[in-house]
Amino acid sequence: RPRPGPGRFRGCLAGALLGDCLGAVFEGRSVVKLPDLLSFLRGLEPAPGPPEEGEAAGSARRETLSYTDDTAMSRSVLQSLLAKREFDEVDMAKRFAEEYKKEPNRGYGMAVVNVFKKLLSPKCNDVFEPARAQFNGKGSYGNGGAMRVAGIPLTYSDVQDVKKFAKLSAELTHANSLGYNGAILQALAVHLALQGELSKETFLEQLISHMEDVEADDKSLTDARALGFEDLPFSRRLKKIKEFLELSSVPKADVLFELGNGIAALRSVPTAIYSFLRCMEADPDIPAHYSNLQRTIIYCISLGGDTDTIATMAGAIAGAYYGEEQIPPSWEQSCEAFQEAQKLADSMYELYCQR
Ligand code: 8NA
Ligand code: MG
Ligand code: MG
Ligand code: MG
Repeated sequence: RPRPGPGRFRGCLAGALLGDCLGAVFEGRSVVKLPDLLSFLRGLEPAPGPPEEGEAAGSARRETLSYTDDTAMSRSVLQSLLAKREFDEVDMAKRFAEEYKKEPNRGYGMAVVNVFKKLLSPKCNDVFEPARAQFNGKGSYGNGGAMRVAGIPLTYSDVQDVKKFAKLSAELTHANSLGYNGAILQALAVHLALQGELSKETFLEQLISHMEDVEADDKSLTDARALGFEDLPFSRRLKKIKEFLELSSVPKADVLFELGNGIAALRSVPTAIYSFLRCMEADPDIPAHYSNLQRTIIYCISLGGDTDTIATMAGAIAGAYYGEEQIPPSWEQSCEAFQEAQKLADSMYELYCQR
């Protein structure tokens, strides 16, 4: 199998950054009206006509959109992998906690900040312990492990390594299997997207076959039953996606009912994957001049709810699949720290090639 090129690495991290920065503008709204979203996006594009005084022709509004916890934590994952040249739980945990201490107001989940506070204590000698103590020992099932995981499939090319280290990286904050299995699913989606050119059907079949294996272990079965879910809940939602993709149109209400737009990994990771696969085709409601990657991010945000996190996950998958060519510079330049994302992507590509 040929190695993916550097454009996929840049696409992945730029897509993730865009999803977070654009999605954050609409985060938590139960309804996002598409005309409002499209009008907001037009404001990012270079103004038509002659440039204003002191402005280069075609230049965008630069770095006006801030990133949130999704990107802050993704960067810690990437920086740890780059510093250690492999997954190192102590180093990664330290970076999460130090980053939180430096900039606590990035919009972190309500409960995860307790993990950071415990990790910062000199008394902490097992970095997985604070996450296990969350929610009276049940662990978090939030989407925080999944939203930041792209660095794992950008480091490891072997699928067993992708599963193993996606799980461990998520377990630093998310000890419930409904949290870390969401991270495994998101990591597998980026892994498959990096291979490129897979059809929707093959992409989904491979995810289903991996997740049926991942979700068959005792803890996954116990955790799902304890929360009142059926067995293999991620696999079941992937099969629902397959049904959706076979229909000529699927109303937003059905997507929200079956897949969701929430902060639980189970109510957001499948939604991101569905959005990516659905947006391989044109959408009658989204102007045709947008690329597939732009369409993916627009569609995610139009669903409302946890828009930044769903769009960052779908953006990472779409960026890995389509490459940086589908990202217009005006969009990218609207995001805080976009140049650092490019540098991180190039360093990750180097690491991937060396391993
Ligand atoms: P987390 O571990 O704090 O989980 C997020 C939330 O999920 C918790 O605060 C709980 O409400 C709920 N939750 C998780 N596990 C359990 C459980 N076992 N029992 C009961 N409730 C539970 O943080 P995280 O890192 O997973 O969160 C990530 C999300 O929060 C991202 O969307 C991120 O952007 C952020 N965020 C979301 C919103 C929003 O309204 N969508 C707003 C601000 C921040
Ligand atoms: Mg966020
Ligand atoms: Mg969010
Ligand atoms: Mg670029």
